[in-house]
This record gives sequence, C-alpha cells and structure tokens, in this order.
Amino acid sequence: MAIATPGLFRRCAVTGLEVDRSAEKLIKFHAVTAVLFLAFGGFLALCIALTRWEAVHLLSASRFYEFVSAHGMVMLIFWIIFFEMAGLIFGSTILLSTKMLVPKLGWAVYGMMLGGSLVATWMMITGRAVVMFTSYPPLKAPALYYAAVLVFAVGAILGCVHFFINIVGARLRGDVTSLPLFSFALAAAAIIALWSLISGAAALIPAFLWAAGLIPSVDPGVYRLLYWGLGHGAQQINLAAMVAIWYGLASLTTGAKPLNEGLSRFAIVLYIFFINMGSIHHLLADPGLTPWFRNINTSYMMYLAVLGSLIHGFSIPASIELGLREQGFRKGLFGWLRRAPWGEPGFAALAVSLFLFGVMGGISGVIIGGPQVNLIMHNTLLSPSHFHMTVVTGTTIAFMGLSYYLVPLIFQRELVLRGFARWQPYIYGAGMVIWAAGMGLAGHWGVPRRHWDITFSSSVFPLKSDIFENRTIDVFLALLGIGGILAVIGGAMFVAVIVGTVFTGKRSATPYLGKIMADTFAPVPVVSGASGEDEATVEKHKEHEGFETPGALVLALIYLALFVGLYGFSWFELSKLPWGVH
Ligand code: HEM
Ligand SMILES: [Cu+2]
Repeated sequence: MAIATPGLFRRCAVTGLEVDRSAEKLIKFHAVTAVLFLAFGGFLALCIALTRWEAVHLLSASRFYEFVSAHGMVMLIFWIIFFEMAGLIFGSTILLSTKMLVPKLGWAVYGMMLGGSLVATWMMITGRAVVMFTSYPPLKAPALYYAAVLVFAVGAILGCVHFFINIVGARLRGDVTSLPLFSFALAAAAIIALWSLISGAAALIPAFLWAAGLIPSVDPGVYRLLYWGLGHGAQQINLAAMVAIWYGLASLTTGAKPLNEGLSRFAIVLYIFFINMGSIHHLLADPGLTPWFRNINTSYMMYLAVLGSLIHGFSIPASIELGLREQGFRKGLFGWLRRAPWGEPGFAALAVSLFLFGVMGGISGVIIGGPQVNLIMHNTLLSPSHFHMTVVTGTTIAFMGLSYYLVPLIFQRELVLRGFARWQPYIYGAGMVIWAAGMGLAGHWGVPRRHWDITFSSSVFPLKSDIFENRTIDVFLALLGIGGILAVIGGAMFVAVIVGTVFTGKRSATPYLGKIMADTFAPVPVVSGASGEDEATVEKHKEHEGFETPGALVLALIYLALFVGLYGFSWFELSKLPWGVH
C-alpha cells in the first residue's frame, strides 16, 4: 500500500493494517450509535415482554403499542443498520488497507441516518406515529414520520454507494486484487441492500404523499408487496453480514480457513439471486396475490437461498474442525469440539449464533415460510419467536462477538469486563431460547402477536373469548417473561462491556485480544484457480488422505435428520386441523 500519508493514516500495531483515520472516526460514531440504540431497544423489549407476560401486564394498552412499534424499528432497523454501516466502512477501507475516498459523503450518510432515526423513534415513543414498524396503510402516521424514515433510508443507500466507490477505487489503484471473503460477503450484502432500500423507498414515498394529503390513497396490497422488498431484504443483508462475521470469527479464534473458498463464495452469490423471492413469505395470507405466485416463490425459489445457508452451515464447522485438528486436537470424532476455545468471547458468540440460527431460526423459518403450514401460524406469536432466533440469536450475537475485537482495535483501548464478555453470549442466548420457547409454544396454541391483552379483560365491548383460557398458555407466557429478563441481562452485559471500553478502557496501541490466531491477519493470498486457493494450498490438499472433517459431517447429518423430523411433524400437525381450509 503506497498511499500512506502520515497524519491521515496510522498502522495498526496488532494487525499491520493501514488505518485511514477518517474511516476510523466514522466507524466509531456508527458503532457507538448502534450500541446506544441496542440499549434503548433492550429497555423497550423488557417492558413489552413484561406486558405479554399476562400475570405482570406492565404497560397500558397505548404504551404497549408505542413501545412495540419503537422496539421493532430501533432494533431491526437502527441498531442493525448502524452496525452494518460501520462494517461496510471497515470492509471497504481498513480491511483492505486502503483509503476512504469521500469522507464527506460518509458524514452526510451518518447525519441523515442519525437525524431520520431520532425523529422516527421520538414520534413512535411519544404516540405520534403508532403504526408498528411495518406502517401498513390504512394505518396513517404524520407525513414527518415517513419523511424521517425516508431520510434514513436514502442515507443508507448512499452508504452502500460509498462502499462501492471505495472498493472500485481500491481495485483501480491496484490496492487489492481479489476481495477477501469478508469483504466479498459484505459486497453481496451491499448489493442486496441497494435493492431492498430502493424497494422500501418505493413503498414509503407514496405513503408519505398520502399522509401529506397530496394523493388520495395508497393501495395497501401494493404497499405490502413493496414494503417486504425492504423488510425481508433487510434480513438477507443481515444474513450475508452475519455469515461474513462467522467466517471471520472462525478464523480469528480457531485458525479456520474456508474448506473450499470458491464454494463459500458461490453460496453467497446464491443469496443475491434467490433470497428476494422469500419476501413473499410475509404475504402468504395475503388475498391480493395468486396461489401460484405465492407457491413458486416460497416453496421453490426460496430453497436455493436456503441451500446457500446450508453450505455455510456445513462449511464453517468443517473449517473449524480442520483448523483445530491442525493444531493437534485430533482425538476421536469430536475431540476438536471439546478442545475448542469455548471461553473466548468471539468463539462463544460464533457457536451460539451458528447453532441457534441454524437449529431454531433456520428450521422454523423453512417450516413456517411455506404456504401450507403457514396457515396455522400466521400472525401468531410463533412468528416473532422464529425471527428473534434469526435476527437476535443469529445476527445480533454475531455482531456482538465481532465487537469484542473491533472495538478494542478501533478505539485502541483494552477491553473492560472480559469476564462479562466471556459469559454474555451464553446468557443472552439461553435467555432468548427460553423466551422463544415460551413465545413459540403460546403461538402454537394460537396466541396472536402484537396483542396487548389476550384475555380481553378490559375490553370496552363484552368481547368474551375463552380460547386462551387454557392454563398451559399462562405457563408459556411466563417463560416468555422470565426468558426475556435473562436475555435483557445478557444484552446489558454487552452494552456494559462496550460502553465501558469506549469511555474508560485503558489506552493501548496493542490491546489484548484474547487467544486469537496470529496468522489471521496475514496478507490475503494471491488467488490462483477457481477455488481461490494459492498453489501451495492446492498442493497440500493433494496430499490429504480420507475424509478430513468427519465430526462436522456427523453434526451436519444430525442437523438434517432434525430438519426432516420437524418438517414432517409440522405437516402432521397440519393434518390434524379441526377446521377446514377452503
Ligand atoms: C432482550 C432481547 C429481546 C426481547 C426480550 C424481545 C422481546 C420482544 C417482544 C416481547 C416482542 C413483541 C411480540 C408481540 O407482542 O408481537 C418483540 C417484537 C419484535 N422484536 Fe424483539 N426482543 C428482543 C430483542 C430484539 C432484537 C435484538 C431485535 C432485532 C434485531 C428485535 C426485533 C423485534 C421486532 C422486529 C419485533 C416485531 C415488532 C412488531 O410486531 O411490530 N427484538 N420483541
Ligand atoms: Cu422474510
């Protein structure tokens, strides 16, 4: 890298990377903003979980809807996208040891995202825009609300454009030849992001004009279709970013190298092409779309994206197995797994995230994402139970795991409360599993989502319904409350570590990063051949005998058996339906 200008760059003493100072500063602002949103969203989560626990029933009805609206928005959109923007800046500048081309654009993006997010959050928690984060017409918020969300979205679109400007600039200058896997996955995320954000703008601009009184109405069906281009697409950005972090954390903590980098890249490309089809699973009960359209998208096309995830789901444990076996942990089928660095925050987060995303989030998503089984769970609590397993125990925990390394490196401070960091992924994951089990089972019994009081105790009309008077449901909702408290404690531990490190951590140019693998930061090998492996590696592979990752293969087969079992069981449940579908 030839462009290092003293003052504008520093060389990281740990990784050897050239750090563009303006990129670094922007990352700091995005990351801190993200974590503050996470903390606030966690406070809202606690309040709504303690309301859905009917025995506690904390909030009033109007407060509940304000808080659920704000919680969805603050967490799913603001926490995640601010963090992803930090990731995009990192992956397109520092990781490539190259410069940020238009820092002013970076600050404009940050300003737009911050302004939009603060106004939208304020309007939601003060009861000015209680339209849930989906804001389906004919629910109507003031025009300012849609304007705020649009400003945020346009800011994020420009952030993606900036990412590509930086990467193309680095390519043209010859600073990088082939993108490392991490940046490659981020590039896929940024492509999906562009498409999603544009689809979201196409939904929200008419809603804004309608709220401003400039057009008489918005077609709710068209709105929902376009909206989910954003709502679902946003999850796939998270997925690609999370997978990038999984590969990163695996190599950082165990020395794993992708088993077949070409295949991993191919799996990422599958996301770009097929994942958008899945957005129709949000509209499976929508009368505006034909059954053919719903089926072809959710029961056929979407599986090609699922295939991508299955490839990563095998490839990452296998590469970890290979990495650990190479370090000498060769005993038996699972000796490597027992000797894995379970006490290292990054590995703990990776393991929890991969396991819970795959087993709870992934399987449940495929089951309820098809039109048939969807009929018995649509809009029940099973739906948020499923997607917290993906965006919370999957994405959020992966982001947390990465933060334990990025924050000390970027802020040049020692991580505080390392003991918290070590336990936090397990506590957060366990809390969320208890929460999701309670919530999912309640949903299975038919309890609706986004509902303040399923007993209708204070209903103005005598809306007596006894369908939820089954005592078992009370137990499930209690689990929701207790699990929620535990998860909030886990989340608060993360916030304490990060905020503590940023403001009070001891300054150091070489912060201690735990037991990480020194060669992770070695320069990216020059690629040769389709698999992206250098010749030495290719040679080495030729020498290998037999199957090298039997443990991961067995794990994958157990996983597939579980998948088939649960999938079959859900169809059995469907067959027992007491009511007919016409
Ligand atoms: C301590 C962790 C968390 C707890 C206890 C929690 C709890 C809840 C509860 C009780 C609901 C309401 C379900 C309903 O009544 O329909 C909810 C909704 C939701 N949560 Fe969370 N949550 C947590 C973290 C997160 C995170 C990290 C995200 C995103 C990254 C997230 C995204 C959402 C979304 C999108 C909704 C749906 C809002 C809506 O229906 O409009 N949550 N959460
Ligand atoms: Cu979706």
